[in-house]
Amino acid sequence: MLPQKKLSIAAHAKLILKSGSYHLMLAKPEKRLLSGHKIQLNFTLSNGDKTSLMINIRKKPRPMKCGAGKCGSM
Ligand SMILES: [Cu+2]
Repeated sequence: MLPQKKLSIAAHAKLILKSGSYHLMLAKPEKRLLSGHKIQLNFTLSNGDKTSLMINIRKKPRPMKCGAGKCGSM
């Protein structure tokens, strides 16, 4: 797993975040993440636009399949 400072997505293209590929990891969340709660993730695009995404917190994380199999789970 290699942390990325930014992700480039061509115009009209898609980048699917998923286990074993590019994905988001919340290493040090400000609040405890509890099952059933929703959190908002905020993104800033290279043109300065901002967008957000609501995420449902699930009870049990799925195992991660990152790199050489040494990706931690949340
Ligand atoms: Cu990861």
